[in-house]
Amino acid sequence: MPVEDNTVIPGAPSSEPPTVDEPTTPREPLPPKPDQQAPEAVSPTGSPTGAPVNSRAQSGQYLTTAQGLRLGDTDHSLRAGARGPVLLQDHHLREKITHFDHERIPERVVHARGAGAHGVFRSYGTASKITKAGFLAADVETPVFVRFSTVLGSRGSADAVRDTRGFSTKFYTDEGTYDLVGNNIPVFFIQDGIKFPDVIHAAKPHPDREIPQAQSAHDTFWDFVSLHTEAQAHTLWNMSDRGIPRSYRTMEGFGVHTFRLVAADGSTTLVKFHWKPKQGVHSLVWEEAQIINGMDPDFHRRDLADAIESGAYPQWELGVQTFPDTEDQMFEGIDLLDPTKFVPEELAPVQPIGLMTLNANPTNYFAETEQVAFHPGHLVPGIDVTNDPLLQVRLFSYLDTQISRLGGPNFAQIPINRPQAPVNDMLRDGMHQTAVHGGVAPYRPNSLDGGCPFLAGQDVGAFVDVPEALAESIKERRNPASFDDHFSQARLFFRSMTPVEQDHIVQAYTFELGKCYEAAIRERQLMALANIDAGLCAAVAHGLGMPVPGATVQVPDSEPSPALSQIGGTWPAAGRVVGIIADDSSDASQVAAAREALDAEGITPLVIAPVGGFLGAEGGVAVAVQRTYLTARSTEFDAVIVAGSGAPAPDAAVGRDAKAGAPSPTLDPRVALLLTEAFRHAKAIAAWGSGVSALQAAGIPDDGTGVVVGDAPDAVVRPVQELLAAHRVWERFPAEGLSGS
Ligand code: HDD
Repeated sequence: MPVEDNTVIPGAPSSEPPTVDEPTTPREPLPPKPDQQAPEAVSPTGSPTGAPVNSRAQSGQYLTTAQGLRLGDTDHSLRAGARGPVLLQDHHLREKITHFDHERIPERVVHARGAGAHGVFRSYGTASKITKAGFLAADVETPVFVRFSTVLGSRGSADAVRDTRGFSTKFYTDEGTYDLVGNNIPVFFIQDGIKFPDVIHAAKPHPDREIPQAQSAHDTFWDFVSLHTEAQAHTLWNMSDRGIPRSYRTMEGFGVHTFRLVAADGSTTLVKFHWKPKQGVHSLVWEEAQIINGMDPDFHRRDLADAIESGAYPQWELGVQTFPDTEDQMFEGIDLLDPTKFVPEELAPVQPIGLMTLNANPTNYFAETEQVAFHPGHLVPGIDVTNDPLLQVRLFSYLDTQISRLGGPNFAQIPINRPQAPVNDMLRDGMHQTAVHGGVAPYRPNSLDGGCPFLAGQDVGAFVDVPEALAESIKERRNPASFDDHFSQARLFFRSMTPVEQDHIVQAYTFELGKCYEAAIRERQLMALANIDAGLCAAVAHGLGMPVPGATVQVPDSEPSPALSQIGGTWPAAGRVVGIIADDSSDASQVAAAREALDAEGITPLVIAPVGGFLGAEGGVAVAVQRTYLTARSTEFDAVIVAGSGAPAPDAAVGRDAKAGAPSPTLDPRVALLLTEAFRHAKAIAAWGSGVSALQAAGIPDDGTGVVVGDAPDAVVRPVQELLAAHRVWERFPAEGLSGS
């Protein structure tokens, strides 16, 4: 490459046309590609706001400074001679570096790692008798933005960690923005928000070495939850399969607190919100999660974005459990203001009220997913809060945190946070003010701005706090006695699990406590488990090699809630991923046929071959290879199928080293690993034709449960699809439960 002539003034017409197409050589720009078009000043959901053209963030074809000055060089600092020092007067250099120096904003203090998507919510109208919220009236479509997250990890941490997941939804309604800021677990660690810093300090990495990242398997977390038994129920949910969801798309969501809905006639109903995934509920197994965090730390982010991009739009039905708004706010003995309690669906069914479809990925992660600001206090007429002391503290915290995270009080003006309802507030000035307010009287009452803005009455959509009679009370720092039961719902949850799920819980506790250094912490947590379930306690104690303590409190039994189990249902196979393992000996036309058959069902087929490129003989069918033996790992697939060659032949099976001509051909170890992992993780496995011998070579019984063999692709694709509907081949896990006890 020729040495550049630094005396050429970039952008000036050159007498000698450049001979090398060097990126820094000035030339006429190409027209922008569609995805390079200037970003419009758009509303969060992509519809134009009507903002004037000059409010575009970026426009034009030429590189400019932030002031719109066209630039001819952005690769060389202005120097006193080619080998001399850089000059302070280089305004472009200083602007570029200064801006870069300030690119990062503080990550969220919790829920720093997340992924977002745009979508729409269409209401069924079934809630219109109990709420006047306009977006819940019949057949109203409301734009939404959803952000899923983990709680503990930093912004760059891995996705598939054992943790609670956030599930926040921003509804851009005509009556103002409504935020439902929930989790994938319906109970919380603490009953009073004043303890939030304590539980988070305990769960975050240790302050001295800042390890472990995004983990609860460490001393401070278990120190806190073992001393603070109201956290036991939430912790048990974390130790269950719910703590490691397969995908954001296969998680339920919960509003956790009890909210108050207000009808047009002023009547009120207490409710708990639920999101039910149309994709079904589905989790990883722990070994899979651990592999994923190394192989693909962005697993959940990628899964969500890929699904949306491919048109497999994830959907959730929003539902409510309803309770009479009684004076004591209790339901079947459960205190509705205690956020460590849930109400079993068998006692109060979840009634569907609308459907959410996520149908668009964000254009820019920072602008949208990072800068979106949720707040449980973003309410609309018809939805109000209750006196749950956790919710009450949240009402303070979310507004406050945005001020340091987003740099001031004007974060509602950031495009993703802009309401779609008209805004006419009297909030003025402040850091990052981008509105140019007219008028002279941002106060009330005024006569100088004609009395504007006017106060609304309820008839024109004013939010009116529900007038609530409060019992005569004294000022005190105390919980009601009904908050004292810390174990009965943990027991209810555990006893509602199937043996397989119970076994996973035992393994999770044994792993996590096994990572604690302090024996006293392990002992104390075993004591808490003894109060939840003696069998659970004994099994974990066995795994830890520790004595089994006895229960210390009398815990009331309640009926199990089968609705809590994630096993037993069947769901659509669409949106799942199936790997087709092939090699040069495979019949490409059969591989193509398998791909097509899967694709027709909305399943994503990925062809795995020894090397990239295409499979197939010259002049015949050519099939693109999506993964190689090097890049594929079983964790990416919900099922795997081994392709056979056209004519069954003893030495023509996948992954065999046919060239070596060994009498007993060997299976490529990477294929063997893929198959054995898939088998161990209870995934459907299939093979057609000579592919069957690859199963045998991997030690997988071809007559095993959830193993399908046949002569041709059409003999295996349909059975695999049926197996996918149950999510896993559950029978392959040990059925006795409570492993090790
Ligand atoms: Fe919180 C973020 C969910 C209790 C304080 N929380 C945050 C997010 C979710 C939740 C999903 C991420 C929002 C996003 O994607 O931007 N939090 C919950 C749930 C809780 C809960 C379901 C209990 C039922 N949170 C809670 C308490 C406090 C906070 C008790 C403080 C007293 N939460 C925050 C926060 C965050 C937050 C510090 C960090 C970033 C943000 O708010 O915007 O204010």
